[in-house]
Amino acid sequence: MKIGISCYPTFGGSGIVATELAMALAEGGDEVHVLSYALPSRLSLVDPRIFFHEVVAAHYPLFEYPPWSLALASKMVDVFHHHRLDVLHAHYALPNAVSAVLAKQILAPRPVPVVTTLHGTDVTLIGNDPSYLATTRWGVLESDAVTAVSESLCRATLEQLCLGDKPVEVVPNFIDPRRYEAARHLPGARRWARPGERLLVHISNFRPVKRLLDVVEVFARVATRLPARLLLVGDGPERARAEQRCRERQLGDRVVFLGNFPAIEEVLVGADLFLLPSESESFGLSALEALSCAVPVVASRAGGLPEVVAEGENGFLLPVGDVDGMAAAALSLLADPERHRRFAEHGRQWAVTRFDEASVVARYREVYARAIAAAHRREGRG
Ligand code: GMT
Repeated sequence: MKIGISCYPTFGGSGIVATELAMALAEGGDEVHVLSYALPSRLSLVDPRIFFHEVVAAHYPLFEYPPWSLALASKMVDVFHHHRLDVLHAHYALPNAVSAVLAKQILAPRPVPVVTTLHGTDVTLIGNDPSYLATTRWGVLESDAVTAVSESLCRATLEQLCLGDKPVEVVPNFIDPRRYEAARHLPGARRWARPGERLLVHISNFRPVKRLLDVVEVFARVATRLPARLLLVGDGPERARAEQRCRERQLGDRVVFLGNFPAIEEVLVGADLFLLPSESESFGLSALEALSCAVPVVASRAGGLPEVVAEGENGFLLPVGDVDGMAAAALSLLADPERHRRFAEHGRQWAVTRFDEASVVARYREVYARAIAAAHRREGRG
């Protein structure tokens, strides 16, 4: 199959999932064309079946905001036509799905099957903002197949976008076990720890929805009881407030801000606990990545996190904002090495078996085949 994948290139989960999927499809024999405004952080171009197409939104003095979604649609038309693609897969509704549907209309009556994968904030936060709702909904309704990364997001999509009987299929995110296997024997997170210290890690884009200050508060409570260090991986708008809170709580160098870090297995392997106290989280890819590195998770019981973290078996889930509860859960696990070992092992097995790359990639191939059949039927060529 020849597949066009459009995604964000930054460190967010949707770009990572799209990139890992592109590489897995290419490894399995498909030809994959990735479209984005910059090279996605994890995309390796060494596979001759992977091609990258940079989307450039040309500037013009009249444009206060260059119309990136139109540049993307034009690039989709160009790549679909000249590389004779079979399907376009848009990751994140805004603007990827909308641009893909535009490309489909531009190329009509030639069938352009569009698959849209919803990742979370494209429905629950920005996609349902009144300034975007109508276009988000249109992009989703006009897609030939729509997937959501969790049951929770699937329900939220049907409710918030009022999709009627439009089918939305759940295809969960996945991990590539080899990535974590390869890091297993590295010093990993221990590089940042002093002897005897317990290591807590948080990874995100530091947006308000991640509740970074809760991460600091949970850690502050843990650090009064145990020698511990917190690694904060990522960057974003809440960083300055988190740094300020660390100073107020006199945490000094016990909190390390690492910035964006593409090979996150290198900071997860060897850590003792992963914290993800988000306000909402459609899936929580970073929690799954932690589990796959044998790191138990303490998180909020929000969105799709209960589908990713097995409560009481590889992590604990507490109400959003319950920093005392999260600190107590963290301390109980850190104080019990035998239970911690069981949680870590369970997490690793759980991630590898329930979210394994091969079966998820096979699910996407089935979705593509159905979308192709539907688009060709619609254009009377099936
Ligand atoms: O908000 C983010 O973390 C970024 C966003 C994205 O699109 O990159 O993440 C969403 O998609 C990820 C991949 O499917 C999910 O693992 C995250 O849970 C989801 N974020 C939210 O729902 C807040």
